[in-house]
Amino acid sequence: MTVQTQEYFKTSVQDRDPLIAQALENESRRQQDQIELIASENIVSRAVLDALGHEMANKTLEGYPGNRFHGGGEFVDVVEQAAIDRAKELFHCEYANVQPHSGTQANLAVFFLLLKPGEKVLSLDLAAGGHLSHGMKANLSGRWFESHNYNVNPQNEVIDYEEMERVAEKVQPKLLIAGGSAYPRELDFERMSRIAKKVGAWFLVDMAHIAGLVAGGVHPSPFPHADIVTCTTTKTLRGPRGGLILTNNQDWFKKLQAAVFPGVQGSLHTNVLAAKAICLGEALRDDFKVYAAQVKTNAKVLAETLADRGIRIVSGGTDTHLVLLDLSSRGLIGKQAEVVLARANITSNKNPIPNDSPRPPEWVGMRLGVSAATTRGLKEEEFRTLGNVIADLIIAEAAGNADDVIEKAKTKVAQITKAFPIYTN
Ligand code: DSN
Repeated sequence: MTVQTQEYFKTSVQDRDPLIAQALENESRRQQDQIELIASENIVSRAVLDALGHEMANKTLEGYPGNRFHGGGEFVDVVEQAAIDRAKELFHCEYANVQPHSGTQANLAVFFLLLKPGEKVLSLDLAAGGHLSHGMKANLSGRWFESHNYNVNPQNEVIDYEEMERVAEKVQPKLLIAGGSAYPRELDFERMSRIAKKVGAWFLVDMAHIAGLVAGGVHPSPFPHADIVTCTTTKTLRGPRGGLILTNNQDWFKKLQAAVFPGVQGSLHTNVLAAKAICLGEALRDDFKVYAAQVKTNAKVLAETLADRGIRIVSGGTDTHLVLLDLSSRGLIGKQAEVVLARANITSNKNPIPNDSPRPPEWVGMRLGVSAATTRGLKEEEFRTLGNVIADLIIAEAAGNADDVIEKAKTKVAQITKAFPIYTN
């Protein structure tokens, strides 16, 4: 027979779908030209990107390595087993489930494993840096379970562990959760574990934001204190969009498999599993430790530069990759700052700060994260420059004369992005 390769397998996205091709091209340009300071983002390696675009994406599989519901899974088995082994080695634990499609899915599987509808969960207040999937009313976790919060101390804006203990004793939760999306300080896992034990609760650490810092040895590990740990592979871990679940509790190994599939998910995102395995392998390398340390240093430099320019930093600083600004200190709300930074090609997001308004349009906070820009290669000097550019923009916006500083800010950002390009051949 003659070879008949269909056009379908050869036509590029440019020829197949110009609308989408243009959007993809624009997104590449946007990422190249903008400084990314959204704390949940990062820039994956070429190797991770290649895996995400691989035809392994075509493969449908359910189940676990060696025990699948469909044939033809032998190479995905290699990939999934590598991801499991690397996750266990990286985070020093006995069990890893690498299938969750996201951090929220990983948390949902843990809820499915440990709780019955109506049981009580105690987690960090959303405005203090908590996460939607830890019991917020708009999320299934808050509709189907009884949600309670602990908070930060209103004076120093650091988690108030004494208050947490009092609330835990009163509420008697079944699950105590550490972690969130916008808490800039180190977490005391040992202390939280003691509180959980005292009230008979399981202790879940959602280390989505700080997983890369834990992997790189610049934030304490949740193990051996946590009963169970979830995270994304996306953020400081510098991998694809997806989640992990980790534990040392042998009684849960099998149950966790069932909690993920068929508990809360169906078939695998097979290409993402390959990308997860790669990012976990990258995080095991010595150069990842250097990266994680630089992330922490860069965040400190950014926080200090902004504080020196009179912008209040929530909790007075940072121990992680993120810096939370209180823009009410300059008479602005978060959205105004987000917009003026975007005009100068700096991407960020408005965020609530402790005791902020429940209405997003009124939030006075802004969350900045340094992981992505650190991946580009920016160090202390560039973050000092960037901090001053951000301060110039915020101060000018507050004074009503942002137009006067935009061009200069854009020029400085362009100098940095040109000096630290991404995905060049
Ligand atoms: N939880 C959201 C964030 O932190 O931005 C998405 O990961």
